[in-house]
Amino acid sequence: MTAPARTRDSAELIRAEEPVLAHNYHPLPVVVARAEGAWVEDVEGRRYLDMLAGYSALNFGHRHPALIEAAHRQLDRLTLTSRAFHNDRLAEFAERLAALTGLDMVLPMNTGAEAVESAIKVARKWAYDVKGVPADRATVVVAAENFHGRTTTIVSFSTDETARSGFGPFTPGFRIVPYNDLAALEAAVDETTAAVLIEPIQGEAGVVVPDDGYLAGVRELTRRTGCLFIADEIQSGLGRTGRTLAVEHEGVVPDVVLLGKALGGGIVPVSAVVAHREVLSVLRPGEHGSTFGGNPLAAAVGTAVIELLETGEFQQRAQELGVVLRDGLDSLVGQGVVGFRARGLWAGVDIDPAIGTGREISERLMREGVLVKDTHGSTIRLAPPLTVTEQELRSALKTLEAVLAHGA
Ligand code: IF1
Repeated sequence: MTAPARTRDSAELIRAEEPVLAHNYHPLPVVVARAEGAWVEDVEGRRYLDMLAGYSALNFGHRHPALIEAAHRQLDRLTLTSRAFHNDRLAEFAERLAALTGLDMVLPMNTGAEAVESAIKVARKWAYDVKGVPADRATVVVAAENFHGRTTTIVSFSTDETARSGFGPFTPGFRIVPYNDLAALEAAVDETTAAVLIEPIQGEAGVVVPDDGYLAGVRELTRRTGCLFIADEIQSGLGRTGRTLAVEHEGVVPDVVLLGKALGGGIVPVSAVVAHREVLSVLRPGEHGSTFGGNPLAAAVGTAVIELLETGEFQQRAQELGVVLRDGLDSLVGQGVVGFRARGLWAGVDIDPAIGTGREISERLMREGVLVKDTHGSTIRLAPPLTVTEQELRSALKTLEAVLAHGA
């Protein structure tokens, strides 16, 4: 008779990780064991409102019934073929994703960083094959304070020393300009430029929303100079800001849109490069690939996610509840909040450093049953699932108010 599996408590599990798990994160001291909707539950059964939502990978909440059902159905049929063969899920995923974004071709990948890396490769090849840039001379212009992932090439153009130092030598061919500065962008683009790669709203930088007109300006500049506008919507997309894509706030259609995180419904990694046919047609068989990219399980879950977004219901909710979020934060300015940036159900909140660091505030909120993540310094990010109820959102804002007032 084998002994029953020892159920270790949170403290034991945290201790057990220490010698055996790489320390590339400093998680809050909470051990999640189950979750549903906007709520997670720790090993001891304590419940928390999840105001991080997996950095926007859980836009539809934990274990959305329609997504879990799609996953279960596909698990019982087929999970992986590799793309050495076709599978019966991928055509519909690509058709509906192209239609959702207003573009016409899809390169299915897995993680956000893979989508970013793939887009850089495709943009460079487009520059050589279509634009006529001399071999190995293509440049890509990016914004300071960017976050596009953790691969060696991506951190090559990061301005965050913590993300970059110690990982050289770095990939050449990138130019860095200040975000939200069209003049600086104009000066950096020349005949070698394959693309401009930016986040429509900078997430890790603290939910930095550019001036109205910036995205339209990037669109006009890239069209006029004959280079590609690549919008990294991996965190800002799929309903988070009150639109399917954040670029829609300015009516802009980029040449390339990068998606990830919530595209996998919080169940499996699903990412994609979506672009005009002229761009993605530069790829020929054998020139790019991925073992899991476009696998039938990912395509089935991704299609169920797209189906949720096709109704516009989640975009509408983010828009409407975004007003509750913004008004709630407005009322806290001067009460411990020194400033904030918000769009839809996404906010970067700057806390008065005298009250505490972002980490300290996050730990106090955790003790009061609300989970958030600090970004830099005393800024915390709020990004609840788009399924959050108004009552849950107001309750989280009340808890923030109490923590700021009493340092609970
Ligand atoms: C971590 C935050 C960090 C992203 C954008 C690409 C990727 C991301 C706009 C890469 C990923 C994640 C990575 C995760 C924490 C989180 C994050 F911005 F969301 F808060 F780090 F900055 N483009 N962001 O936001 O996608 O390869 O991770 O699937 O690395 O700590 P990925």
